[in-house]
Amino acid sequence: MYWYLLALSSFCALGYSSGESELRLVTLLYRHGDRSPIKTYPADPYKESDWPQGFGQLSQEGMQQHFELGQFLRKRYTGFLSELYDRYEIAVRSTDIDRTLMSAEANLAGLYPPNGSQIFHPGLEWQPIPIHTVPQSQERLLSFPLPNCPRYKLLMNETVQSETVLNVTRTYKAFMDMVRKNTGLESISIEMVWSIYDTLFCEEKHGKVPPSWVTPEVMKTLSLLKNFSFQMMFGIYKRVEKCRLQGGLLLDQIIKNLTLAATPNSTEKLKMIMYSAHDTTVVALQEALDVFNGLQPPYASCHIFELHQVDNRSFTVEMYYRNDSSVAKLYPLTLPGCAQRCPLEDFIRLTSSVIPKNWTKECQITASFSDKDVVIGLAVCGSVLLLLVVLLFTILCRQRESAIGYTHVSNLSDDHS
Ligand code: PT3
Repeated sequence: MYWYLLALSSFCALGYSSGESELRLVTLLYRHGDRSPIKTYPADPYKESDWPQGFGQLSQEGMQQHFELGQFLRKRYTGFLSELYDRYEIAVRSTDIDRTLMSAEANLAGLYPPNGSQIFHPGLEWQPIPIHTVPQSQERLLSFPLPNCPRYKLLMNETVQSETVLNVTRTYKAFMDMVRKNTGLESISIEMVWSIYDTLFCEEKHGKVPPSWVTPEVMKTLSLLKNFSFQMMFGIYKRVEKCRLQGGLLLDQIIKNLTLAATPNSTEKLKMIMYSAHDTTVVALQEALDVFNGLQPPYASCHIFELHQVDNRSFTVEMYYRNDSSVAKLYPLTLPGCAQRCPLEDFIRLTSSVIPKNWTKECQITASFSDKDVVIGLAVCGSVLLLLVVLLFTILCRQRESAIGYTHVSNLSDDHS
């Protein structure tokens, strides 16, 4: 009876409805855990030295959050992942930043506590698992928004000038002025609110008394604007084009991995791909999938892709979001236009518009002019043309006048004679 219940619970935990669906590949993208602030603002009473390891570092709470996520994954994928660590089964990649590398380490400690022959030091419930990374300057998969993309920069300038953003800027002008004065910043914009909120949020979370101007109401408004700035980055205006230049790159890699795992007679042993990154990475991916809920992903939140094989033949993709560790159930995500269990070929077709064909080329600014540019261009050309016509007319008139003058004189002389 016990075994029956255990089997049933892991069966249900994976969301199977029939015995014919078999899990083939799991892809995870998570945000790092709780950390110290990234930076400070001029009037901040707290300095970098007030944090045990300085700015941007994973806290013990952050370690715990990822250890817990690792344990959750072990439970969910019991029977799918081998009990013992198998280097062919899992691939881990992180951005080259302390907090994401350390989060992956804490996560893997929860996922792969050593067992039996894999215990290398009696009493130590940990074993090393490789985590791969590339230097930040070469990172093109997990760090968004990507720099060196002029077309994206232009799209962001247009986003700031869009009616939706201008409306928000106008509505919160007095509030932003108040924040600028109190923070001691010279200027302020919606895109900057993220870092002010972040610093105050980290300080408050770690028991630091906030300055008197930081009331719960102020934090609420800052949080609202911070969430809006996350939406601005990859959504709100020309979402598809922005996603092609950002999150579409990661989605492209994920789809390639899914396709490889679904290739007939594939000898691929890989069962889990784990990406350790940032809130902006999760947002970039979820905007590309058009499933973003508009809120900054919390610490250690995790987007899950599961590739299932149905009836030993076709493949489906299921997506889940774990954004609240206090809730046992995962939040199912549905790709717009598809079922929650989306056939792989439909998943690929429905996301094709956000997959760049040639990122470097698409990032270049082509001679595609905006309406404003065309109007200005036409006005300049028209004015030049008008000037030329006036000039030509004047020259012709002058020539005519001098010709008439000559005749007149000659006529005069004729008259006299
Ligand atoms: O907290 O997830 C987060 C942020 O993305 C953080 O990790 C980060 O790197 N932010 C970039 C700010 C310079």
